[in-house]
Amino acid sequence: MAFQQEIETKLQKGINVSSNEEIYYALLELVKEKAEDKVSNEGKKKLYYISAEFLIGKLLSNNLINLGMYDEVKETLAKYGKTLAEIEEIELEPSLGNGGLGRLAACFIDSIATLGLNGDGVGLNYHYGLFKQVFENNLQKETPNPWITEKSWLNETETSYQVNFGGFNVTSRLYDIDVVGYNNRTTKLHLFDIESVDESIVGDTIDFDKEEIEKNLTLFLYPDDSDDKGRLLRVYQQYFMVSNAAHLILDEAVAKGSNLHDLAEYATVQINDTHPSMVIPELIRLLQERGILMDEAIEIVSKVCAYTNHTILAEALEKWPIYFLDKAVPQLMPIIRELDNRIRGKVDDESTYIIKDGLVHMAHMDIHYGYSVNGVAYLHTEILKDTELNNFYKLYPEKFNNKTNGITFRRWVMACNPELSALITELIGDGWKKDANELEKLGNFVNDDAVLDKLLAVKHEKKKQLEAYLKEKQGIEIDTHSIIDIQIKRLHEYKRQQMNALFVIHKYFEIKAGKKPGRPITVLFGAKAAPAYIIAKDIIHLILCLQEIINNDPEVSPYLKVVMVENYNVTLAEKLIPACDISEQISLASKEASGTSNMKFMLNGAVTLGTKDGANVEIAELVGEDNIFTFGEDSQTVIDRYARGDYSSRSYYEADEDLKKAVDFIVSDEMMAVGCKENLERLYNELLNKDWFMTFPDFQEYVKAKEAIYAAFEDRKRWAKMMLVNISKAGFFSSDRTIEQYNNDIWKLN
Ligand code: 26Q
Repeated sequence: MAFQQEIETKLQKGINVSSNEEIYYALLELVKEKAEDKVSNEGKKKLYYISAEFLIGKLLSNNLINLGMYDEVKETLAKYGKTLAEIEEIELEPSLGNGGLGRLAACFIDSIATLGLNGDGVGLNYHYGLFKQVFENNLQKETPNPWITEKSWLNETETSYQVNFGGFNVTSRLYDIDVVGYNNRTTKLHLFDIESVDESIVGDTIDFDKEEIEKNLTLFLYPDDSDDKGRLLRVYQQYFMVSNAAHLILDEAVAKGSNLHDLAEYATVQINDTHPSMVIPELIRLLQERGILMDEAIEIVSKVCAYTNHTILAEALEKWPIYFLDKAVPQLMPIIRELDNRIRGKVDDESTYIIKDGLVHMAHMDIHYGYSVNGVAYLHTEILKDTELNNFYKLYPEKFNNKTNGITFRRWVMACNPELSALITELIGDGWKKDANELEKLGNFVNDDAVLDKLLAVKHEKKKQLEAYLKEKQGIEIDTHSIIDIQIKRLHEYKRQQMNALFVIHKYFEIKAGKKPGRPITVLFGAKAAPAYIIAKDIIHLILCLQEIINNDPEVSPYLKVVMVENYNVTLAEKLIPACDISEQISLASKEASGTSNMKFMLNGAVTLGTKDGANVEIAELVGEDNIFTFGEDSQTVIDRYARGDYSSRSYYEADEDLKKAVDFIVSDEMMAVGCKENLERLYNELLNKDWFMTFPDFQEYVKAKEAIYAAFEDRKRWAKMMLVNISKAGFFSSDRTIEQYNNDIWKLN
């Protein structure tokens, strides 16, 4: 049936007399039916990608593309003066993730479905997800972020389990989201919820009773963990997630004919960071319950579980106090002790033990009892092997492998940048949509002026769309003729948004002193800070204060604008990335495991300004030094300095006049007039006395690199060539490639 007829049957009236909301819900139903009709991936062995986060973003456009209906829907709507964009406005974005790790999981299930692999995602159905960010008095405030409407992408299933905690138990309910691949096959995102969840315990804020586990378990992602109650709730969530996953894994294997002794032929589990690590003892426990002895249960599970590390930051490597686990999941502690004892019996190196000083080291359990350990970019994996996990690498060199991250091109160019996609297809045909390496063919056009002009025209068009969007949604004005310089990512000191802010202050002084840039610059930020991360929130305060001062200064604002978008999320990323000229990837070398927005920006023709960190290193290798701007100390220098422990930020501050002026401005009268003394002084003192992420040593080089990239922008032809080279080399970063590597080297699905 033609689409128009199908949708009007659902609507029971014409599109012309239907509201956007009616059309959205009719489309939702139609797409869900079509997804259900598709062949789901099958095979003997199944992958379970367990993750506390799946940052899936809105699903309508993506599903329409993957079902091959996008153009027809768009054209049909256009006949009635409607756009898909306005229909999509009705859809709420599920915020089931924080950032990179969650978005990666979402890209991966898209690629798993597209490649026809037998693999599902398993996670939690957080009703409010991550908080919604609002700005008040130049400060971040957190409010609940509901996304589940009466009709949604969730399908309630029959699957339900009892999950026992110390002293009480809960009943789970599984909800599925069909993930449609770009080849008309589907896979599932399994999201577990509790039957007894109670949304009414949440008011206008993200505060709630953290002890009412039976009501709150699936309300929020990573609730504030500044106190023990919040941290304990996180343990309950993690166990709930993996206990359900483990039941599902065993039930599905048995249904397919497994006798459980051969479980590894039926199931493989990817542990996405340490959040799902308790799946190891839980699977052992359930195998024992089903009659398998401890020795064999451990052996089986060690052939099933594989671990991905996403960070080397010490604070993110989870270590849970034994008394937490004794309280929340007492049934697991004897198993974890047994796992630890076995290591103590055969390994001398105490640093690798699972239980130390009353803490359970989750990553240690994963590495000893998993069959694969992978990092997420070449440099990151090398650092794991040489430094962070060196003691484990010496024990198990064969377990370590690298899987450089990737992104799905369906969402990150076809859906968010149809104009660029059409240009690419016009030039090289549409084979690139299935085989991203075909983008290399664009290299034939680097000297074709007409093509370069078209590329610049697409970028300008995307800037105009962004301008309209930001004006309408956030009342923000941007200049489409300015250089758009963007840093969007979680707020963390290691990502060094503060360095970018210091540059902004430096530029502000230059303009005030009469040194005006030839072309206006827009420095745009988007970032949420964890509610309990005080300094991160102070950095947001700094940026918001700068925005107020600079944008209201008639001497400066024609040349420099600071924009901090509110509630940065996937939907905003889809608008910002295609419009970007300069991609800021300025983490302290060694600290950003990979980064994935760097890949999205490159694919959309932005040029990277970055440190030699994470996947930036691989981007630089692919595009060549002429097509990227790198600066700053390398990872080894940074690692060595940490080891020496002799860093003093004050010495850099005293030696560098520009830096000193910029830092002092944080506590100037102008800033105090728009900001809060307490926050600004705290940030100033932190930078001057600690600067734990070493912003100051890289500051001068950063300023130079910024000036160089702004100057390069003026040679429009050279710039357009850089854009084209970046796009042509982005193929490597398709998550289809990443997933093929996971499958060939780790999962080996048949
Ligand atoms: C751990 C313990 C207690 C509380 C919270 C956490 C926690 C929560 C979230 C630890 C880590 C995360 C998220 C990490 C993350 O997003 N890492 C990013 O992963 C991306 C995908 O591999 C990489 O590209 C990024 O470089 C990395 O920062």
